Amino acid sequence: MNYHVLTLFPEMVEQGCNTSIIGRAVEKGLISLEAVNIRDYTENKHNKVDDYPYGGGAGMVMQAQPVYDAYQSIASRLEKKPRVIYMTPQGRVFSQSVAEELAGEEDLIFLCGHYEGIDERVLEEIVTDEVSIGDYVLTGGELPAMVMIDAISRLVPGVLNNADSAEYESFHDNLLEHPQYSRPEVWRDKAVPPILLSGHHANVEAWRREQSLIRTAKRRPDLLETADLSEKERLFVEKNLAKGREI
Ligand code: 6GU
Repeated sequence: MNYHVLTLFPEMVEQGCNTSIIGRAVEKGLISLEAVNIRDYTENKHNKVDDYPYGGGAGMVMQAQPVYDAYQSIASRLEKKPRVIYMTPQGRVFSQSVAEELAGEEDLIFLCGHYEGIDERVLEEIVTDEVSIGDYVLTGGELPAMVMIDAISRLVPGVLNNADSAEYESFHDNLLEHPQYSRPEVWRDKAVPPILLSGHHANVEAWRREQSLIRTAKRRPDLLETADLSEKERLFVEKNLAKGREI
């Protein structure tokens, strides 16, 4: 996976992605990350990237030319026309399934805007996808791009060393993850659930699955509508965990 980020703040993206698991994946050559500074593609002597909006109004608009030329500097090197993701609160909302879809691409270009937005004409010309990371307002697209890079990268084969860890956690089968415990066995008078110390693998797995169902019903009942449950599990949820009922 090769990420290319069009941004006015390349250091922010580079710094944000060079640590921990993502940094290690870059070192291992499993992913690559290139932050392209849109300002390097300006054609005026002050390296100005924005101007007043036609029609008036507050704020500034990023101009089409430097964005387009920065894009071309990447796209002209690639064999296939890559997907270009514009980070905007107006886009479709990012989710695990969007991450899964994008993880199959060879190259991804992220376009990060600032100010009041980007001239619509260059967006029409180059953008293939508009994505939001949720219903709140941010000052720029860099953090959303980093969020997406993190979520997509952990789906790239080899990035997570534990083969199960990508699969077995929150959103597996659209359920929330079960609680986890580590040593000591008792902490501040709170004991670890005894079943986890039983050594009985099947019972532990059954308990964990039940905990996932309980958690999801309590915290994110909306997920249960599309969760992948067995007939027995559906009945358990309906009988014990239906709206408002506590176990
Ligand atoms: Cl993807 N970009 C910006 N600029 N703000 C956002 C967002 C994205 N998602 C939520 N707010």
